[in-house]
Amino acid sequence: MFSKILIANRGEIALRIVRACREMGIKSVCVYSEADRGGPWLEIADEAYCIGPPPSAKSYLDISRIMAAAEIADVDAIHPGYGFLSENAHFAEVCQSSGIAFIGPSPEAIRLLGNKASARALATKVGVPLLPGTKDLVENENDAIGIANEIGYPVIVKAAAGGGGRGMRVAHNEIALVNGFLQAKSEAAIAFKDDGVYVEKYLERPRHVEIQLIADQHGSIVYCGERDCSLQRRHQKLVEEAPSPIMTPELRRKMGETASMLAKAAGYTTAGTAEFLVDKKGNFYFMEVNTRIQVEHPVSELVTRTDLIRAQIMAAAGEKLPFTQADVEVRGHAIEVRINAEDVDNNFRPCPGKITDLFIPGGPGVRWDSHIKVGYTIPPNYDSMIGKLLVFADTRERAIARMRRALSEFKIEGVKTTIPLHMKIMHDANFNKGDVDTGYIENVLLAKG
Ligand code: MV4
Repeated sequence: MFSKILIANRGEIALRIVRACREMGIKSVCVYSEADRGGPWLEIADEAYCIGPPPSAKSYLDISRIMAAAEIADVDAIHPGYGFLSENAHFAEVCQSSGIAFIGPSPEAIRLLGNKASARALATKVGVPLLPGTKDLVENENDAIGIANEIGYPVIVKAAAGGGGRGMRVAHNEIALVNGFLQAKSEAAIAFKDDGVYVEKYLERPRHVEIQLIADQHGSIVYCGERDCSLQRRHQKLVEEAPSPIMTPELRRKMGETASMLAKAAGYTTAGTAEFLVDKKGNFYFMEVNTRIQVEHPVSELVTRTDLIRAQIMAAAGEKLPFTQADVEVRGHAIEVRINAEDVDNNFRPCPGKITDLFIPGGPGVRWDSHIKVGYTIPPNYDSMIGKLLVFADTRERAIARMRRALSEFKIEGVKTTIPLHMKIMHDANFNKGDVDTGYIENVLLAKG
């Protein structure tokens, strides 16, 4: 097992990893930018090193500064968390060639699954269900039109190197397709330095259901149920829950086995997520693999009684997973809401600033994953998520009641937060019925005010 891990991240996920390390008897080392000096998680870590100025490009994204800290601290592994360098194959390679374990999949697996076109090709090869569309990249707008005529409108043009909704264009007719094709291509060229795009059938109002995977280096792959992340705004998830309100044991087994099969074919190890869209009839279609631990992983931890960060670290260290598929049973219901320092009424404008008062809910079935405290100043340089509030109960109905109760206790003063929006969602009739889709927040909840 590792004796010391460097955490190339910040905030709540850095703290989550520090906590796992401590329970495992592993020393933790944080790196931080000047904007994060005094961050509460840095005091809890065993060591902390300043690696640069506030801009991510000069700190949390600067591979050479991180590797310099890794060398000085003499760590044997690096945990990238989520975001920043977590899905960067080159960074995984640099770690490998420096003799430091990267706590994530191999560079090859990141490349194969990180590119949506190659992930799609692999999925096709192993029989994973996909929406109808192109097998290869689409060269020009005429080819795109030809494909759309075959599969029928609406279609969606997606950047192969994209993810999380970036570089996508929906088209309901030929004119929109030509425009969308050119826009997606030039947007991808700028954003990802890769203008490859492909076309597939557009599924309207789907649910977003993702399968949590964990795999060791001994051929063991386990799926830890699903998470329903349909409640999003502009591809930013707001609420995640497990199990999905539409799930059945048969569908879970089918989706879990499908995701495991794809991971196996990719030579995947450690933690990852296979993302699917699910239609009203319960048909599921593979979208993409996130080759990292995700923000919402605690939802799965609560319903499967696992520690995914611990399992991830064990897998990266070459140990066997601490549980098998037969051990993993989904029980109860968990909901997570992301608490962001944002002004919801002002187009979700980020609200950095000082937290002047704070009361954190607790009691039965409540978990708070966060790095904040009274007097802490949220810096303006990074994303606005300041914590994740989770509840766990026997049933979905009781979990919602528990979330309403926890939100009612919550007091965060000094900055605006998404707490009032979450309270509204927890009282929303459609959410309570489990009847929402990926467009619900934008088309219905925010539209009706
Ligand atoms: C789609 C889709 C409908 N049809 N693909 C957005 C993020 C990326 N992971 C996949 N995305 C979508 N792909 C087809 N063929 C709709 C979305 C989508 C979406 C997916 C999940 C959660 C929220 C979403 C919001 C808008 C669009």
